[in-house]
Amino acid sequence: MRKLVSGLLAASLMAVGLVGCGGGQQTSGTPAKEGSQATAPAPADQQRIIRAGIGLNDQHPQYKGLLNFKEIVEAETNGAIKVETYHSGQLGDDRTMMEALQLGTQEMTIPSTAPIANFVSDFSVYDIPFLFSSEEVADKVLLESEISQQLLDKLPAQGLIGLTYWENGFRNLTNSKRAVGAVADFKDLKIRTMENQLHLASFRALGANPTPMAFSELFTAMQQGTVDGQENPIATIYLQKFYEVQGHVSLTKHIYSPFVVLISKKFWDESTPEQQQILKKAAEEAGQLERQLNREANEKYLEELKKGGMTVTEISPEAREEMEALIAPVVDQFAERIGKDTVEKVRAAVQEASK
Ligand code: KDG
Repeated sequence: MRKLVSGLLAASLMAVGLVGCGGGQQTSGTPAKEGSQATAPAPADQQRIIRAGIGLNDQHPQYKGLLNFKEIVEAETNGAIKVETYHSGQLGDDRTMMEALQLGTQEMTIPSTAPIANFVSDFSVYDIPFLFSSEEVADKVLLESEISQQLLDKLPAQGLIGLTYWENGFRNLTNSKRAVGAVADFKDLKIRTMENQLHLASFRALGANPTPMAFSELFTAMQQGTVDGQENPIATIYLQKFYEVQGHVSLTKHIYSPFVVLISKKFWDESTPEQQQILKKAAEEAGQLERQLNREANEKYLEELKKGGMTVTEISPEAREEMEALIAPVVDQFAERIGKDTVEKVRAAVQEASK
């Protein structure tokens, strides 16, 4: 039965042109570079397991998206692929998990582009402050532009397969010291950032004192005062209970840094073309749910933070302009490191999407 279903699925994928011809395992939207298929697909009757880990907790829309991915993959492969889900850094930090994917000791993780840039520097393009003006623009660039796919195509050389982008969300500053509404308020604030040089340099340009740290260490660092603050989307600030140790949130919306759904290249190469196609489609489909839940959560939880007594500070257009002006030279300085071509192409895609 399983064979019949997968045979039918393969036939229908062929019919709609989703699977490349010629017996190779290349699929239309997914990177499969020449020579990447050295590993033979696993025997069809062998159940294979994807251990999928994330840093956020099980209440977060990212985890709900992951559960949806699991449901689709297990149903569509008739149980040939089982997805085990781990949250709250149970399998390690973003960097550790990405390294495990490279080694083939873990099969899936969903980090932000910020730490991915330590593996493929071009990904930092999505960490440029104030790059996207809205979620709609981000969606168009990430899901429809050629450059966003070209960036995913750079991952196999690092032993990683990027299936698609999900939403982390616009990041906002929280801290325990004061309401931050103007550039001067950033002065000397000890702010935890993700492990990304552009994030660090941008906060330095604003006068803050940033320090990179793994997400799993963040809550304790804030609780113990090792850092004064951090920056994350509202859903994360609420669901990770950061309000317990932070009194102030500023709606800075300074960086978008999307998630990328990553699969170990080893696991990918051992999958059949039909399974690869199912994984990609499932990631895209679950991504739609994840985005929807994330946006609902960001709205709903801002209200909860206000009710809970956090000060919520809006950033005036003037203050935002001032922030942008201070960060602009940093971005120019980083363009070379990110890749000038990549920066130009993404900026052009943003412009197109903003029309
Ligand atoms: O599951 C993803 C998280 O590990 C991470 O990306 C969360 O935005 C995040 C951060 O600040 O580390």
